[in-house]
Amino acid sequence: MKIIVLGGDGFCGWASSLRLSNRGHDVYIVDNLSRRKIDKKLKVNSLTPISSIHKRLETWNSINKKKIKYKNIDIAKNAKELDNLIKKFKPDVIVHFAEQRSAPYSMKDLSCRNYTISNNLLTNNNVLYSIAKNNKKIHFIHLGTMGVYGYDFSKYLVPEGYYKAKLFIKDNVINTKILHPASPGSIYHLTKAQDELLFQFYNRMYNLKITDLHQGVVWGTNTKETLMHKDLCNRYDYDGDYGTVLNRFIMQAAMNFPLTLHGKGTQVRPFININNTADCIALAAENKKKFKDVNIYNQLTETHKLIDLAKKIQKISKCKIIHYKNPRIEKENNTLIAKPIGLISLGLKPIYLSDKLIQSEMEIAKKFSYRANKKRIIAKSQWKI
Ligand code: NAD
Ligand code: USQ
Repeated sequence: MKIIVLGGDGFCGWASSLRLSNRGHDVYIVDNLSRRKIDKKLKVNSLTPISSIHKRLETWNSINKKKIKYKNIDIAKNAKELDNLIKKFKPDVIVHFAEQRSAPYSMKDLSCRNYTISNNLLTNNNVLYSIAKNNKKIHFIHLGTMGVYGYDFSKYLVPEGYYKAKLFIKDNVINTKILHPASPGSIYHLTKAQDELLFQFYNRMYNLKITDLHQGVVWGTNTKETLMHKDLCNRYDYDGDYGTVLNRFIMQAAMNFPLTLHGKGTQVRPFININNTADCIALAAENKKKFKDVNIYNQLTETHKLIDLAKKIQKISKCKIIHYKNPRIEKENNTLIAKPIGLISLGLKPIYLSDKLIQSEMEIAKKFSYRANKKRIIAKSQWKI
């Protein structure tokens, strides 16, 4: 298949592009390298040394039979160039990773809030418009987030897709189908909730085929493809803005830096390993025929309470744990029961967190700990205005 990967230079996009290419697909990466530019602005770097996109592709294209192509386009600002590419390349599938994905970054100040809103919503609108105009059969796969509904479902399993609902209006009952009410916890998560309305709209108006993968927190670094050569190494975000909790804890333990738990640490969150992210993208792309209308799948493999994760890592590394005053406005006691029902039915084989996997990630973090900027570890972005 011909697949365009938007945001293919990023953490999930790079691993997934190589997986798709390795599986014999024609991959075309589009990325404006904004993530690398934000790192410069924040005076941080991936913990792992990552090569330039050109070096990455030169290396991959010298190893693999299928060559990956690349174009630098700002999808939010340059709809015309994106449209030309879609017209010329004629993809069967477009996978969309190209959004500003950090919740703390999206809450930093008004300009970060506005950038996140405009970048994330416009990238989607520009791609959907071009699909509706050029070829309505293209399968659009979007990376959404488990966080759109908030994380508290009592004893109920987090739904996938739409609910059948009855609306009671005075004496009348209207039977309808609705998205689960959104309850996003950051401007970033809010954009993902708004994306869902765009999908509903473009499907209703133009009959587009859209799959929204509500992904949990991704952890890990490399996949079998990124391990093939040092120039293919994936990024490892550890800083207070872009580092996600499990990778941050692992890196902190490896550096003997006390784990930075926000509040009591009784928050429960969904998790998935980066190898499973790449698996899920391949499953969604290769099962194109099974999808119609708007599909919503939960892309996680397990849930954990943060304090339990911290203690698990403490047991392995003997590190200290510090409870920080939570910089976010978030519920600290929630219950979350979620399963990747749809993705399992497509063939996903979950990779679960184990001491062995934590230890091997810790080895990576130790190896590159000399690259860490310790001043950038503690999360500074405040939700309070
Ligand atoms: P990332 O920041 O590493 O990658 C995103 C890539 O998109 C970057 O390379 C960036 O340069 C590019 N990009 C952003 N805006 C662009 C634009 N306007 N034009 C062209 N390129 C642009 O993020 P990631 O961790 O790989 O996440 C990818 C997607 O998965 C995001 O949509 C995110 O919301 C979702 N997701 C990520 C996680 C996670 O834990 N990393 C969890 C759930 C969902
Ligand atoms: N947390 C800590 N200590 C830290 C960092 C975070 O206790 O050092 C806590 C946070 O307060 C929060 C939880 O860990 O309660 C998760 O934070 P995170 O930064 O790991 O994840 P989050 O901000 O939710 O965002 C990440 C990705 C985002 C994705 C989301 C999936 O950056 O792109 O959409 O995970 S989900 O959580 O399912 O919404």
